[in-house]
Amino acid sequence: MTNSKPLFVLLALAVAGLGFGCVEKSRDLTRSERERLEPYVTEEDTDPEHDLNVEFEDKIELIGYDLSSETWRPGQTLTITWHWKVKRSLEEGWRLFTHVTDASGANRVNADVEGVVRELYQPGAWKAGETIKDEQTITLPAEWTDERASVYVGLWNGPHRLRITSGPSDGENRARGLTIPTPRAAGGAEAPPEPTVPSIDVNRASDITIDGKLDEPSWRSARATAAFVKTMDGSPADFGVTAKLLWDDENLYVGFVVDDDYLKSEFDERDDHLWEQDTVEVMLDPGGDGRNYFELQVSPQNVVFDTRYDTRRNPGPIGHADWNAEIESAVEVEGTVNDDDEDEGYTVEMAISWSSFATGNPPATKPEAGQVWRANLYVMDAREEGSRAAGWSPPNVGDFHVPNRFGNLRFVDPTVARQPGPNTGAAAAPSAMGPAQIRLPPGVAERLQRPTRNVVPNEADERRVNRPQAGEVMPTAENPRPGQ
Ligand SMILES: [Ca+2]
Ligand SMILES: [Ca+2]
Ligand SMILES: [Ca+2]
Repeated sequence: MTNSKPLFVLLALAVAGLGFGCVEKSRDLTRSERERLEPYVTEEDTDPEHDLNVEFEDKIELIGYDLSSETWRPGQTLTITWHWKVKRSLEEGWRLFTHVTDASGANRVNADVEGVVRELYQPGAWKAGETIKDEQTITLPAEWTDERASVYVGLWNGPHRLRITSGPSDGENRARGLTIPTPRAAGGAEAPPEPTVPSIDVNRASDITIDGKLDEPSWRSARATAAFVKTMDGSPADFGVTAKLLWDDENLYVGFVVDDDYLKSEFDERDDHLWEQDTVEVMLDPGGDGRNYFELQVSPQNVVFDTRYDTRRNPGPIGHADWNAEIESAVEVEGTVNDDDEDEGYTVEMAISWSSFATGNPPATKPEAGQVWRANLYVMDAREEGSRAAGWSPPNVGDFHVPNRFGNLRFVDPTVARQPGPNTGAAAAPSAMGPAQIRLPPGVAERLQRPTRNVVPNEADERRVNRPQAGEVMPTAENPRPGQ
């Protein structure tokens, strides 16, 4: 675990319950899980936007919370980040709960297990001195009719709740977290539907060294993408992957941490067919219109495959593979590639120069703060028998080349005036935005959210992509139409 931080060695031990006389069976976190959890656990003081100061005995304090929006429309998501301070560690078994109640006090939503902290690092494993940022994204039921919602949080263990000794509570050891207006859209119009592809804010990078370790402060504080899923149906992937993205004026940075107990990649030349064995994969569509999109793969042996397509899978079979990105990449392997011993996985760190994309039609230049590129991320995993895949945004067919299923990369820069947040309903008023603010024209913004219309697969494509497959099967020169 050469890229683990000491804190996370401790976390893994704590989660394993060593020395705690645990009653629950728990497990070590995998490499990708530690990477995903990292931004949410610190030993630094915290300063939430809203203070609460709820004391749970003399052990845990709920300092306060941040909100993604000051209103919460029915059918929409709200991201609440609870800031917890650990004064004394608890015994194993303590867990967090979150209840959303209506005006009558009735529980309408149980969000106990929503969020990375709830999934990977429950209070029974917390250590004294830590600050936990417990980020939850909760959907208000579309049929909600009350004018406001209240959110309660606390800790429970079997029949017990941890006792609240000061701060706002309901008298039943539930902290009164917040009450928020829940207006329906103005004029009675339906709230816009939630986007069906994932989005992520890409933060600015500073001082990244491409060495296969995601240990720079920029990486450590970067939020990971949502957990990877099976590409055919969006259900949880069979293996762990954490991906993070950053940007600066020169490069797009992409990091992957992949759990893989069987590392195999026998390729050693640029543009070899990496996808036939273990590899990570990035697809980028700068214009978001399915035209001139780019594909880059990096293998555990740090071999690069890169190509470019004018439109979906055109030209076949593998695009303009003579296009080479200006990419610097490094891989750190936990294990040994191409032997039979059990491995742990690999970490890929890449810097892709913006100048790489100044080709094709339309060419692309470095994005401005607030702009959105469409992208998807995949991992191909060779097994001793067969292979499997995981992706960020599931294409839902046996083909990774589905640009209208790519997720949204939103490039943010805190030094530029505040930018409207996605999906929050709380876009900054125009007057609040500085002169440097770049806003997408409404037509462009809308186009980014809807299926691409000018990419029409031909009949053969339609047959191929709609046939379920276990993973990606890309055309090759020898077999340009796999399965036909
Ligand atoms: Ca690095
Ligand atoms: Ca190439
Ligand atoms: Ca593998």
